[in-house]
Amino acid sequence: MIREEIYDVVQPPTSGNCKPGWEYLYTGVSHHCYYFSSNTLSWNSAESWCRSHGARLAVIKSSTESRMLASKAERSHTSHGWWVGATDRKREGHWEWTNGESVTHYTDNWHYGEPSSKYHDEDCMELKQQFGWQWNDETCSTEHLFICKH
Ligand SMILES: [Ca+2]
Ligand SMILES: [Ca+2]
Repeated sequence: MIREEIYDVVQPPTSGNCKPGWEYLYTGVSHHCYYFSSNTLSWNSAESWCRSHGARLAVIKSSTESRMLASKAERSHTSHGWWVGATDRKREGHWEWTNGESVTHYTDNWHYGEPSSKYHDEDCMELKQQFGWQWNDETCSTEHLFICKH
């Protein structure tokens, strides 16, 4: 018996089921809906906003996804940072995604010299324009744009 349905599983859907205002992205291994905000919030408020819409601040799962988000950020023509879903608030220097996974070298996209934890109060991760959209640890109360994902 030929089981063609197996091949269907790996075919990306053409648009997913993203709500209006949310963007469908396929990373090659997984597909998700993303929300690129047009307003700025603190990291906490951004995470709350995402949660209230059934999502979380974006957990970045691969270097491909990292590049896709950087490319989206670049096309937004803004110099604002974009919050994504990692923090080291629980334990300084121990970076975790909001789903509890550690930030590992497989997805590591920190800019050179980051995380710097300047003044020991930089506990939230942003994509930073001045760093070519690589990652920076930033003070969580700063208001930035943000990327939700579900
Ligand atoms: Ca820190
Ligand atoms: Ca920093």
